Amino acid sequence: MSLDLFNVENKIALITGSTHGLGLAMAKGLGLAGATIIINGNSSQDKIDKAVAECKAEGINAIGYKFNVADETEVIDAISKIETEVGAIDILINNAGIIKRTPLIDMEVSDFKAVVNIDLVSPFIVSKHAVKNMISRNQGKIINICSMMSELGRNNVGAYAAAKGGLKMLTQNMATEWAKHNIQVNGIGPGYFATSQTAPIRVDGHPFNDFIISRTPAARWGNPEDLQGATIFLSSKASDFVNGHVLYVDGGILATIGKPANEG
Ligand code: GCO
Repeated sequence: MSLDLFNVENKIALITGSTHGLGLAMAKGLGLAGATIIINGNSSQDKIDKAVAECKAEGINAIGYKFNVADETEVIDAISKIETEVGAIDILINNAGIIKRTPLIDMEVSDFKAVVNIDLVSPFIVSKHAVKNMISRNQGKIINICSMMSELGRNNVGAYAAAKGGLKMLTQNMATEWAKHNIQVNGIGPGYFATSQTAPIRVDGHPFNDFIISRTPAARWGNPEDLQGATIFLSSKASDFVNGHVLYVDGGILATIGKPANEG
């Protein structure tokens, strides 16, 4: 007899913004565990094709769909295509996101809105349309990718923090409205991970690089694969009574106030 709690075999998972970085790592985690994964991006078909080929090379059943998560018409069209061509979406991971690092006082309103539009409005748009089929089948998993900035402020990332704080509350509200349909909506809050998004602040000698290592009890940047366990947990039966929670995968950042520079 074996415990089947974490089984995601033959589930269909749409991961937005999954051509690279954390999205691709979470997609691969589900794919290697037996789910069919839908890779999404909007900037280039080529990047999608490359990510799909990379997954297939690892034995994963992957299909690519190019659409803009911020455009409701494109989202509706893509979801209906996915449902007819692949099947009903069991797991939705709202991962697509952008960041602009500018002090609030210098930030253009249009840039602030662009960040909120992708990081907060899009998860609403994609969920609104993916959840309909989940409600009709009385089952589903939605994971919103939150951030340390869902809880903490930081210089220069005001728009991103506003969006990610909002995404945490959107997660709680989706859970509130949809839990009765046996749909679990939760968040994952990654700490500081080595991805292309953090590349500019991770370079050797950049003061932020040392700051993050000393601010993180685990004393390292996260590797994208560090998110796979949380992803599988929140996508599987193991989390069927977990609703509106944000699981922070952060090497302990939120557990601590930090330490003075002279302490090891
Ligand atoms: C920043 C970062 C963020 C973080 C992440 C923390 O500038 O603060 O680049 O993107 O990496 O969101 O959870």
